[in-house]
Amino acid sequence: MYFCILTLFLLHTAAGFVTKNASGILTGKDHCVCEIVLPDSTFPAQRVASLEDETQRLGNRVEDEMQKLDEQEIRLDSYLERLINLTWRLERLEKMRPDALVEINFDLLRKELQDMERFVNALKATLKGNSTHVENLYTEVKNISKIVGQLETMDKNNVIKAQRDMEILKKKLLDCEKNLKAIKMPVTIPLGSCQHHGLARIGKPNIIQVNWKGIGYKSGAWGKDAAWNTTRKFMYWVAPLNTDGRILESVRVFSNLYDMQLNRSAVNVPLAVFIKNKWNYTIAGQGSGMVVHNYHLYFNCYNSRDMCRINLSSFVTQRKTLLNAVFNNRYSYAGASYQDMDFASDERGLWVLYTTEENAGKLVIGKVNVATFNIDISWPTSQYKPEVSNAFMICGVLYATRSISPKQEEIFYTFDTKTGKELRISIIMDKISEKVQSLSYNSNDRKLYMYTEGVLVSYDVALKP
Ligand SMILES: *[C@@H]1O[C@H](CO)[C@@H](O)[C@H](O)[C@H]1NC(C)=O
Ligand SMILES: *[C@@H]1O[C@H](CO)[C@@H](O)[C@H](O)[C@H]1NC(C)=O
Ligand SMILES: *[C@@H]1O[C@H](CO)[C@@H](O)[C@H](O)[C@H]1NC(C)=O
Ligand SMILES: *[C@@H]1O[C@H](CO)[C@@H](O)[C@H](O)[C@H]1NC(C)=O
Ligand SMILES: *[C@@H]1O[C@H](CO)[C@@H](O)[C@H](O)[C@H]1NC(C)=O
Ligand SMILES: *[C@@H]1O[C@H](CO)[C@@H](O)[C@H](O)[C@H]1NC(C)=O
Ligand SMILES: *[C@@H]1O[C@H](CO)[C@@H](O)[C@H](O)[C@H]1NC(C)=O
Ligand SMILES: CC(=O)N[C@H]1CO[C@H](CO)[C@@H](O)[C@@H]1O
Repeated sequence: MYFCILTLFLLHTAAGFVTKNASGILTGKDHCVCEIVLPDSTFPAQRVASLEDETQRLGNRVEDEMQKLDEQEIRLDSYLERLINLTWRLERLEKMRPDALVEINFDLLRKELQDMERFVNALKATLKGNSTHVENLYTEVKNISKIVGQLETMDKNNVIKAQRDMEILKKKLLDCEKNLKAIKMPVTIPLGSCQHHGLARIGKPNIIQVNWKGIGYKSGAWGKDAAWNTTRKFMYWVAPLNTDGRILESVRVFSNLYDMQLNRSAVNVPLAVFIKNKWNYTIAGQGSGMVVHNYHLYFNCYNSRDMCRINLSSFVTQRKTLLNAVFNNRYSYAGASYQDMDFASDERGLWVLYTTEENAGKLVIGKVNVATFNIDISWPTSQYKPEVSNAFMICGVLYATRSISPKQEEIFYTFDTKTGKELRISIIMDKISEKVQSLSYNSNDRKLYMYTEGVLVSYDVALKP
């Protein structure tokens, strides 16, 4: 009987999670514990298990250490970046494994560990003695290197067999851990505050309903008024595009969730008008990049490089040309057509994500001045827009996603408009359909709103304290 506890660093929640399996049992009230009876007692499969655990644990430890360092306000930016990078690569290694499970890639693992050892050593040197937790981390790195060394001399077929079982259990453990984290995450960061260290993780998808036009209307967007502390906190808006995935003819606004679920008492806001047997699309919308900010819908005006907005009470519209912006489905997001302009709202205001010929299809972030309806400042990034499936802003930081499978999206790139720094990260989001037509953040409830193949989905967002 072997016990493995993966979740050393979260603990203490009352969430129950029990799964049974012939080869192992997942149980535990405060944390995720797995009990497993391993198939072959002569084979040191426990070591494989330890290796698995330790690798995972190290990833957590690195994050944990980073947080401690942050708390102590020790300026070790360059080390932190390298550690983030390493964690990221370790995670990728982990992710790679289930498919490429033909054999453990010892060389790669060893190299990773050597790197880790060097980083930790450098960290020790910098901290000069005041570094008990870094010492511990160092010991663990040494220990796991030893385990890897021992494993290499064993029969690989057995290792692989044992590992396959472990892999299945481990996946369950990770799911369990993820759920716990999502549930556990205390709301220590007040809504609206930007005193945090960015996105930590995303909860499970909450499927709300099909858009009011029906499942055939695959493109569109939805959400609530996203302006920070708007007076319209309960309203919902749903904007399905036509089936061409291009034109937005009307938006329905509901005064609360209940009305939206019953599709009743809506205000229908027409953007296209049907006169004399002809549609007039002068102020129709184009693409799924719209957002509601202070009771105005912001969108890309049909067949133009103009930003448009409509007052959802008076229906008064305004338009402004977004200088140099490309339009009409040039460099749109992967999997979503005609999204030349993607509006985003966060704690710091309103933004528009777009690109220009000059910037060769790489994302540009524009800060929208809502008083003048101009772009005050813009930031060119180095991220090619068609490689991104969608993007949102939190506290002036852009987060871009890409599809890694029909079931998962990865938040892989960030750009901080305050520092001009870009980073690679890896935060996984489960999704219910392959294509994501829109994704936007709302600072009032700290949720993400996704429109995916006609279905409205929301996600809880956890930030790093
Ligand atoms: C280590 O650092 C912490 C936080 O900066 C400080 O409170 C503590 O006194 C230091 N300890 C030693 C032994 O220098
Ligand atoms: C090293 O790993 C072994 C096997 O997992 C474990 O029993 C031991 O406590 C570890 N030592 C340290 C110092 O972490
Ligand atoms: C919601 O209401 C609108 C307007 O009455 C209607 O066109 C639409 O078919 C309704 N949707 C559903 C799913 O009932
Ligand atoms: C909105 O929040 C700011 C601080 O973030 C506050 O000063 C202001 O009074 C708030 N407005 C409303 C309408 O609550
Ligand atoms: C279409 O509507 C706009 C105003 O929304 C108006 O200025 C324009 O004349 C209309 N075009 C036609 C052909 O009716
Ligand atoms: C939007 O329309 C409403 C109702 O006519 C009006 O009270 C409000 O001031 C308008 N908002 C803006 C920003 O013009
Ligand atoms: C991580 O570091 C490696 C080696 O220094 C580098 O090649 C790679 O581009 C980095 N990856 C990211 C995502 O920053
Ligand atoms: C009851 C149950 O879920 N059994 C599964 C346990 O895991 C093995 C793989 O190791 C599956 O084949 C079983 O179906």
